Amino acid sequence: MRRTLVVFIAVLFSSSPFALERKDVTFRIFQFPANQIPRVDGKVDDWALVPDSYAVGMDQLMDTEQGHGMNHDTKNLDVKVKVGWVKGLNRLYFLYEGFDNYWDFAAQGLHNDIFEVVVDGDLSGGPLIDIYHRDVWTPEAVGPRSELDPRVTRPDAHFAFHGVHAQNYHIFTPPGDKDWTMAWGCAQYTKELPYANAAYDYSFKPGESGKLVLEFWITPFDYASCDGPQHAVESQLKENALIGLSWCLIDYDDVNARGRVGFWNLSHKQTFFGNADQLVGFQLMPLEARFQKAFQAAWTFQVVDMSKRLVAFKDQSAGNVTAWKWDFGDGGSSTEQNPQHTFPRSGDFVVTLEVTGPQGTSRFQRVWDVSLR
Ligand SMILES: [Ca+2]
Ligand SMILES: [Ca+2]
Ligand SMILES: [Ca+2]
Repeated sequence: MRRTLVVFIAVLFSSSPFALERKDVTFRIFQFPANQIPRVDGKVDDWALVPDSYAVGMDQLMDTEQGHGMNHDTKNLDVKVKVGWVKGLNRLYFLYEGFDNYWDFAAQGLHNDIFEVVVDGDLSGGPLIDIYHRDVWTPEAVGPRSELDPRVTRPDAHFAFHGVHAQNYHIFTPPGDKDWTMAWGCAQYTKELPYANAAYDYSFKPGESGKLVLEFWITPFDYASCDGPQHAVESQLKENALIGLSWCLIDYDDVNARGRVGFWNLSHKQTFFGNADQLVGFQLMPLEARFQKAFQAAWTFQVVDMSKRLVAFKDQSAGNVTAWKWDFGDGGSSTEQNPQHTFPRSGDFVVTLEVTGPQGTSRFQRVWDVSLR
């Protein structure tokens, strides 16, 4: 029994976190400093600080549908994408800069040039659209439904499952008269503020060639409930963590033609749109060194036991620190890096950490943040 359990757990851990395509490559998500968050206005100036090494271009995309494979024709379609994030915000920022020989956005429905993005913020993996639910009942796949057959119906799968643990956005490039994206599933709030925002910049008309800028951010959800955002759980974006993310460029080049001419896919697996196992790994990068403060005191705290007024302090200073001096504001002090302190009475305390190192001295004070009752 115990052995079975161990094997089961081993299988669980060996399969789920590593279910990504293109294991040989990890793409990078640039961390913006908090004072340089991009403004979603379709202008690219606020992305100039993102090095080109973060950009994902056509050379990474494979046509998995129309037979072009890795044979790119940048005179037909040429798109570069950068992805960014800001520590403390559960948002993924995107800058799409594209050239198309024919921007196709006059038709109704899904006949439209599309930037299709799928995100799985917690690497839950697995199918994410109703028809790929492993127990979904469809007459084509399963045959007539009997009372003995407990399979879920497609509507059941839709409301329980479609886009819930990973999200798919068909973003129109450009949208013309449409909403900016089709958020596939029932959680329509995922494409509205405060969970998403988008802006475009272009001057071509339908059927013309030219350049398009699309700037947007989305919020990935571990659980994008159909019942509304009050039941939803955002993915917590953490520095250095890997997330599942991928996209494709769906290129239509003739409003009167039925088919599309390209399906340029970062995953290299055609069905990435419905299966989070087929996304690729993107890492939430730390701030680049040029944005980090060289030497700066910083700390956080946690009340361990309010009734005992016991508080744990955590040093988060940047730079080479050789000495710590805490003043707890109650007459007490410590020279430990991460002290715990029992306050003698209730009250609101002014706590200061002074750090010293080869680069000098730095202080950081919190006023009444440590509030004990
Ligand atoms: Ca901008
Ligand atoms: Ca094209
Ligand atoms: Ca096109």
